[in-house]
Amino acid sequence: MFKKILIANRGEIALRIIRACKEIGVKTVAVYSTQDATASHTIFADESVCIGPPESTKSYLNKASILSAAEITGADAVHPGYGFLAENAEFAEMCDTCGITFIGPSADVIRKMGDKAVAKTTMKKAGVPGVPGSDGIVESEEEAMKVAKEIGFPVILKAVAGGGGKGMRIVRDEQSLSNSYMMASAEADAGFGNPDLYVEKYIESPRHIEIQLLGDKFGNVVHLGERECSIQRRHQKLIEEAPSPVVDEKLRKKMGDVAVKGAKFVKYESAGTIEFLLDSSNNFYFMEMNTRIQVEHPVTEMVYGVDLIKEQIRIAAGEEMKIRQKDLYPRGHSIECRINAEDPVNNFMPSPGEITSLHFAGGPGIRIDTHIYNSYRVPPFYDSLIAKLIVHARNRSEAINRLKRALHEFVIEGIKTTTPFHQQVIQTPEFVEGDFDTHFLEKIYDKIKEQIETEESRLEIKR
Ligand code: MV4
Repeated sequence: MFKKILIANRGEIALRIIRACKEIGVKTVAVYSTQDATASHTIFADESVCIGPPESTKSYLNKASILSAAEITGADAVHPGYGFLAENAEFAEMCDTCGITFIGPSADVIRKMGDKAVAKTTMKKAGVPGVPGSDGIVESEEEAMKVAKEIGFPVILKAVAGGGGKGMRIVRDEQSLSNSYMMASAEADAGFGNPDLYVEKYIESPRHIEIQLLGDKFGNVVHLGERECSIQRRHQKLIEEAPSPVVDEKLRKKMGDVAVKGAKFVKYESAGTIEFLLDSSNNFYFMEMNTRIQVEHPVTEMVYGVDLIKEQIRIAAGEEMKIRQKDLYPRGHSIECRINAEDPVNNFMPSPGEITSLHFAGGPGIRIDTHIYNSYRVPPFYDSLIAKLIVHARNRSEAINRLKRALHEFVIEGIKTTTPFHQQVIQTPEFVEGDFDTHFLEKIYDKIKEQIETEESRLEIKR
């Protein structure tokens, strides 16, 4: 096992990793920007090293500073968390060169899965179904048109270097393809320095379902079922749950087995996720593979009783996985709400500032993963996620009741948060019925906004 792990991240995930390390007897090193000198991860790690000024590009993305901190403190491994350098193949390679273990899959796999067209082609070879479309990238607008006519409109143009929605265009007819092609390509070039596109049939109202995987250095790969991630807005997930209300045991096994086959094909080692689109006839299609631990990993931990971070660390240390597929089955239901420092009635505008009053939810079945504390100042420089409220209960309906109760107890004052938004969303008939797709939030946004405003003025009068 490692003696000391450097956590190349901040916020709740840095704290989550520190907690896992403490419980397995591994020393921890935090790195922090000057902005984060009094942040939770800086305080709770055994040692902390300042790596630069507030801007991420100069601190949490500064590969040389982070590796110097690892060298100086004698860390034998680096955990990247999510975001920042978590899916940076070059950083994984630099760690290898320095003789420091990167806690994640190999640089080769990160690179392969980072190119969305290569990832799709690779998965197709492994027997993981993708959406019908071009075979890899299209070289020209003419080629895109040829593919579109073959598969039929609507189609979607996607950047190979993309992911998370950037450089994507839906094309509904022949006439608009030319313009969309140029827009998507230009956006991809500006955003990722790579204009290459590929074409797929557009799936109208899909659900986003992802399969959690664990693979070790001995070729063992298991899946830990699915997460339902369709409650998202502009590619930012807001609510995730496990299991999905529409996935039964049979479909779970089918998707899980396919995902395991894909992971084995690329010799995947570490925690990882395969994202699928699920259409209304329960056909599923490969979208992307995420080669990192994800924000929403706790819902899987709650229903499978597995500590994914500890497993990830043990795997990276070269231990053989003890978990067997036959022992993995979901127990109860878990839902996570992302509490962001954002104003939900003002287009989710970031709302940094000081937390002037704080009260956490508690009681049975509640987990809160957060780095915030009373009088903590949420900085404007980073992601706006400040807490994850995760509930676990015997079934979905009890989980929703518990979530409603916990959201009411969880008080954060001084800044705007997404809490009131969650209160409203989880009470909609569609959410309660489990009847939603990836377009659900945009459809109900205006109504939810009104309801939040009404509720706020009602509370104002009561005071
Ligand atoms: C799609 C799609 C429909 N058809 N591909 C969005 C980000 C990237 N992960 C893939 N995305 C989509 N790809 C085809 N062929 C719809 C989306 C999509 C989406 C996917 C998952 C979660 C939310 C989404 C919101 C809008 C569009």
